[in-house]
Amino acid sequence: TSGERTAKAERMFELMDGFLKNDPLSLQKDILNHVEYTVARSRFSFDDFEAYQALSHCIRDRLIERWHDTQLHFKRKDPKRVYFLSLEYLMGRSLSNSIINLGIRDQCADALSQLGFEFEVVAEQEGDAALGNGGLARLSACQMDSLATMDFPAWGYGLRYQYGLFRQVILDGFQHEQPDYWLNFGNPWEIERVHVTYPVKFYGTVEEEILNEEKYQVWIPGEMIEAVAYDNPIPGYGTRNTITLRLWAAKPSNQHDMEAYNTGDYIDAVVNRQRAETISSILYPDDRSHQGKELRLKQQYFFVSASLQDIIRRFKDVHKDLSQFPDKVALQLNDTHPALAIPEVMRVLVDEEHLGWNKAFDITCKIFSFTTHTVQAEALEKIPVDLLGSLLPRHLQIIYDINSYFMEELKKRIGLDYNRLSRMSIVEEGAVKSIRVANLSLFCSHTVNGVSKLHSELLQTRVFKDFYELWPEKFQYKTNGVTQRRWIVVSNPNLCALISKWLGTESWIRDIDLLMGLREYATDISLHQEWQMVRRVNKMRLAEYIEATSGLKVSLDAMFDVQIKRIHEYKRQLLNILGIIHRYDCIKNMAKDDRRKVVPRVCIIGGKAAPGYEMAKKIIKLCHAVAEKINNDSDVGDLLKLVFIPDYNVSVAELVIPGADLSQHISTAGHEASGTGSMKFLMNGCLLLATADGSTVEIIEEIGEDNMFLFGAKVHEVPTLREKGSTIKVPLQFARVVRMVRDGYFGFQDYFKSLCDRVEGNNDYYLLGSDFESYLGAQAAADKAFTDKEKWTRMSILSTAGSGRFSSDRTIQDYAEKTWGIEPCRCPL
Ligand code: GPU
Repeated sequence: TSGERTAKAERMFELMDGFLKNDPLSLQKDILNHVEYTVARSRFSFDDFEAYQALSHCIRDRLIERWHDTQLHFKRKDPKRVYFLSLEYLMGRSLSNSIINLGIRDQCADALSQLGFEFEVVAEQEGDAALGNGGLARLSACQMDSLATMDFPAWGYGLRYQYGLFRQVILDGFQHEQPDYWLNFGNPWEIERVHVTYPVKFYGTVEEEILNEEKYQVWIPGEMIEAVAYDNPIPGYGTRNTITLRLWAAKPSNQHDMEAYNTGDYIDAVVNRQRAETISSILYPDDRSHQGKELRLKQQYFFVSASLQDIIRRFKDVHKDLSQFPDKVALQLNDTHPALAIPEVMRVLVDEEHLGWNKAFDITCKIFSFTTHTVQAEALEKIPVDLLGSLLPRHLQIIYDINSYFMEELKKRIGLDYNRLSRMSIVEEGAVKSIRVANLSLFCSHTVNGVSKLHSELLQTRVFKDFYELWPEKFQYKTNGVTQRRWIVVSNPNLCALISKWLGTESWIRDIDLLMGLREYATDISLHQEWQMVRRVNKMRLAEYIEATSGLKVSLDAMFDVQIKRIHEYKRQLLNILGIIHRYDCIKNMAKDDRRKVVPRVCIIGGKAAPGYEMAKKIIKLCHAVAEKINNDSDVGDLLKLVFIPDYNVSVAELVIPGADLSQHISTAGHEASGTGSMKFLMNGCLLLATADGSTVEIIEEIGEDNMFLFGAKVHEVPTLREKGSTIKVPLQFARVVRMVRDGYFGFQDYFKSLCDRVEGNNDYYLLGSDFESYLGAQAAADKAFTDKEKWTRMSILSTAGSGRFSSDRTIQDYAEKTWGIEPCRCPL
């Protein structure tokens, strides 16, 4: 009876001694218990790494309590849920973030120090979870933090890669890639759910069956692989809510190849079974380039199929009627990578649930929304039809059916405009017949989101113009944001304390609009002093890291000028390096006396190049070659240093961003969909040197152009400049610095030739030459501002004060209201 059950539950809770306690003494006891029983080390002798393991398990225990309560609460309330489907998440480290979101940072630090350990040192033992490439993947991580903090009933779904993004090792200035087997030392942040598994099918054929005089298509798969769930609890800040990031790993299924066993080929069969695991073994390291590889397509379908089985099971636990699906479920596609979810939902509804096609399509279109992260038409994903047809024959049929329906609808709207019909078609004819995944996603989603205002305008007027003209109501945008929990509270504790002191509250950590309150004190001299102090301490930390990794000593009085992001031609790291060469050349050609007037700089560059991206790799080598020359030139000394920070990742960013004075976001206008690094620097009071691209346009609106250093061609000027090509007048200084590289001034003359060819004459697609003069102008303005300490500090305070609009809390609030139609569901304390 229910009375008995309640009594039993109470007895068990008593036995558990209630919830875990968070005072330092209880924490110490729990740490020691985990040292002894989980880590299996003696409690009298354990090192920093073992302390990290033990503390992590203490925190994991506390997360699990909250997580159980949250999941139970969601189940009871049965709100509409959002499911965030993403092939990439860049979570970085979890320990500090979890401790801070649980609100027990001081207690943990006390507990550790009484055991003879230092919190920062212990936290640094953790390796990064790098299950993603760049901005898109880190955005997913920030958004998960906001979803949890704002109490939304949300789930993230993705893949549990065994190898995350490669480690970058630099040898002789060249990038080498090494595998990132991040699970080598265990992962306390995941909970393996051996019983949450689903079969995922591949290959095979489609046959027609007749049931109650109706025809049905039946997919007879040729291979079956099991998906196992690994749950990663995501705690909110200032709430008990703890949501789930569920990542799937591939395991060979029992039914996998029974036949081989029966025929006696035992060894081969076992080896074959192991091959199944390769599906989730490795993250593709190519940022935004799609090569139509079968394994990648398998990964996409594998994670989509397992997630949807899980989502539908959860729905059916409570509801009978699938027509209510859209009232209870919102499915968010993070870029087109999970777009196979569309034909998969159709397949389940039509082939398995036997709903009529129209009814099924109506449901499908009501649940999906889609966010695109690019402006480049050539970066849009395409799946070769042959590949899809062999791997997922039924899905290909469904996509063709959707396309026929789409074409009929289109003809009703635009008549027989065949050019336009073929542009908009989901199926691209041509040498390689393929599926345009973005067109499929656009047609079948109720909403398509851009990631900044400018990006959205470009989608409407260029990339998806044809669609926008017919369905303008589908188009929205949600400017990206980043979480202040990680990017201020975790990574810059001193600034965090300072902000709370001056605002008289810590509430800004949940309510970011309060940051604006700092504007009031932008000229307050005592805030200036404290602000400068905090910034200097952060620069010191960064300087120590630079010395430890590169052996280079840098001066704290120099301006720390940073560009960290994936290496891409459109992001123009090359422009930065050519600017540095120009600065070096000027110093060399100066009279000794004049050198005293030079503002000293430490230029810091970091980022990974996709392993097959030749130009990006040459840019890395050039950076090292130039650094070698400059850093060893005694004429230059502390006036100019160039540092390449190897193996850039989330935890490196947490160290570098708080210590930067100036940061560069210098993409050719119209190429960066949003950019999120700039927002992290802005929050930390670092000034921006930028082009009016992506979300920078909105940053300008928010903090004013006087508080940053802007340069370069505007979006609308770019096409004209490109047409002019080699007839554009390129400044002499530009020709000079390119010539220095060409002539072998930095060595490796032959190797750099193609890089130089890329930026001269008609080849200068990203307009380095035509933007060079105005780039140097912005750099000069930054130098000038830096010599005026008071002005610089004011600009810095105003940057932080104006960064509130760029919190992912705001992004998620917008999505919840305008795209997903969901409401908070807060677990009681
Ligand atoms: N982005 Br497409 C990636 O990081 N990877 C991709 O494959 C694609 C886009 C980035 C955009 O370049 C960046 O501008 C944006 O801020 C970020 O996604 C998040 O929207």
